[in-house]
Amino acid sequence: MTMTRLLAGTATLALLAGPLLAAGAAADTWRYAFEESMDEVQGQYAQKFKEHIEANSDHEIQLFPYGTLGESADIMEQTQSGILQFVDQSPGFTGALIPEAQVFFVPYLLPTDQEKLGRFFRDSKAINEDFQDLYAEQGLELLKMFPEGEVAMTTKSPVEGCDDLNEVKFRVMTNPLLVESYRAFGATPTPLPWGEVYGGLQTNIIQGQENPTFYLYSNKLYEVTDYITYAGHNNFTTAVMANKDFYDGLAAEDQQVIQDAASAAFDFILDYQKGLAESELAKIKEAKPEMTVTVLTDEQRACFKEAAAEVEAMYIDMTGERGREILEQMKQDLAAVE
Ligand code: 6CS
Repeated sequence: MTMTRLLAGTATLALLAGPLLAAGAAADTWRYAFEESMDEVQGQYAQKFKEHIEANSDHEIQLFPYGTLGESADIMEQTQSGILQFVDQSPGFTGALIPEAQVFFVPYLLPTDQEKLGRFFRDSKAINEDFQDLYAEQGLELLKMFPEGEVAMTTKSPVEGCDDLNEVKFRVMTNPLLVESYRAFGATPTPLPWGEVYGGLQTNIIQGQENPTFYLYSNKLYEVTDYITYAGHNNFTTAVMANKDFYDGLAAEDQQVIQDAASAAFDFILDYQKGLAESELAKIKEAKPEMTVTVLTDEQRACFKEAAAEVEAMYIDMTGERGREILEQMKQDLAAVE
């Protein structure tokens, strides 16, 4: 058992022993866990959500940043069982629970233009209606999905095309389609929870990983890798949800406050991220001037794009008709924001 899990177990027991165990409408302190720190994007969203709820109702929100209650899988379990009322879990970790949410890992499906992406997340029927039912089947009320920026690969050796990923043990989130994606790119995918990534790179158990630029800086990934490569293949998406029994048991005005808080935080977080990737990349270069940053050319991206078709076919194999419908709806929604 890792130290994080041990601490998570202890923290969860403390919660269970407390008087606030019931997740029903009577609870006036609502617990909200997320996968990042207070200063990172999910933490900023959560603080805005809390601010709105507390300013517009009698309820309080208690925030649990990454590590305080365990890994992503732990906080999802705690939310499904009603120990937590709210959770931010990225589809990168929701693959086994909601296979259709793996659609976010079909390479080159989403645009890298953040403004376009924001409009897509705001208006998409797939995001705002179809996914609601899929999450509801797992006892979750989906409140919002939002983007956290284009992901970049960080590695110990240069990546100028798929051939350079050959033999690279590349950490991915624990998501079957993401595993297949990196296999199709030519790497050896290694699914790991977040807590094992820095140490894994340091000890050379893995030699690469991907994440949005702000996260590369805040987690000092430049200390354990030497190359940052942008292939434009994906954006990091995350999802905020509530325990559905808790949500359904609330008075209509409380549900409205929650929906309004989720929307206010959504507007805030899109705005907050303007220029963030650029400012955080500049900080990385300042912290480590010898870090090599490469934006792949169209030619260098060709093999990643070829692999995308294969990954899309695997997504359909894994998810069947429902997955196909979500994918088609997403393509229509994306065309509408072009
Ligand atoms: O790669 C990960 O596991 C993490 N990446 C981000 C941007 N947020 C949370 C997640 O755990």
